Amino acid sequence: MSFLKVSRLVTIERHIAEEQQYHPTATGEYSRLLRDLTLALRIIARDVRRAGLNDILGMTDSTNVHGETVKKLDEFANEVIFRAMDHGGHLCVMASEESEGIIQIPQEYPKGKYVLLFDPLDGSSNIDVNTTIGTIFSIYRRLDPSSIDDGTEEDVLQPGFKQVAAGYACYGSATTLVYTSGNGVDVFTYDQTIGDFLLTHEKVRMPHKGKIYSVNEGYYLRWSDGLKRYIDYLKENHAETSRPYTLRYIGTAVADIHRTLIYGGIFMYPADSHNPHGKLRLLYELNPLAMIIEQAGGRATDGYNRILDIIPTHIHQRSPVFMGSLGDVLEVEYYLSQK
Ligand code: P6P
Repeated sequence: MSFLKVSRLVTIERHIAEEQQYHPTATGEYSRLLRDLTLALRIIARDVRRAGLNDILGMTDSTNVHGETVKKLDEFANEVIFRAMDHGGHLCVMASEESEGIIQIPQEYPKGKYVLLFDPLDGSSNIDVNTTIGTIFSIYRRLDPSSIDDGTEEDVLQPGFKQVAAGYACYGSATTLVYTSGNGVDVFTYDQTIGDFLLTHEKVRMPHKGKIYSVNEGYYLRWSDGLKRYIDYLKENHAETSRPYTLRYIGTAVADIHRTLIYGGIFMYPADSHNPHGKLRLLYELNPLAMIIEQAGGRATDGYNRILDIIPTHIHQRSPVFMGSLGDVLEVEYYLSQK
């Protein structure tokens, strides 16, 4: 992993203000949007840290659009983000993993020129066992920047290459916020003694190839022959190409991607005979994570096509994904292309 040594004490708000120079069209509206979003992330981080103590573990009696039982912390995180973001006047519409359709801004509040998509709590199946979980977010400009009306589904269904910014919060041993607005990837670590995120890794760059692969091998028998051959190749003894690779799989995409960003290697959630489109969602999981990985010099595809080029047709559509170090993703694509 390489990143510029950070010698300056920089909060995320100061950093965003400095970055504004790269976005001549950005107004203070964008900075205020991110200020409100980081407030939501700090509140979620607080309650994740106390999850076992404030009766927030366990299930609600509701299920989400995917038929998954919603855990209390999912619902809480979804509500926190909505309430932090609905009244600032920066957004015209939102969409969330936990909400079936688009989320309109309440009529009493002004509509802004941005769109926010989010997975409020990725990895929720890990909540009850104190394992790293995260929040993922993606920001677009609305299609008609002059409009002051409600945003539409078309504003939400934009391809990932049009994202203005993207990032994730990772609630692990520390709370880190990884963010890009198209000018490289910066990592901020939350200092609860001052209640702010401080810049700790600047302009993170991934190694061309890593030594770690991350996939749920429990599904091996369901995979294509090409993918099976790739996984078998990674396990062979060949020191010159760092094989056998190490397997690491946390089961929270944010955590597995964060390790891949910092150490290199490859994360995969492939299609299989039971899930022809894989499991992870394009709009509010893969697009923001793919922007981060590409901005750090990596690559993110569905095995054949760039994730950020996929034209969405449905808010909750899924896609297979292979993302990480450029050399590793190119290598799996070669195996997938061999019949
Ligand atoms: P599996 C968590 O539930 C999640 O949506 C992602 O964060 C994670 O990468 C994936 O599902 C894990 O899925 O099928 O390996 O348990």
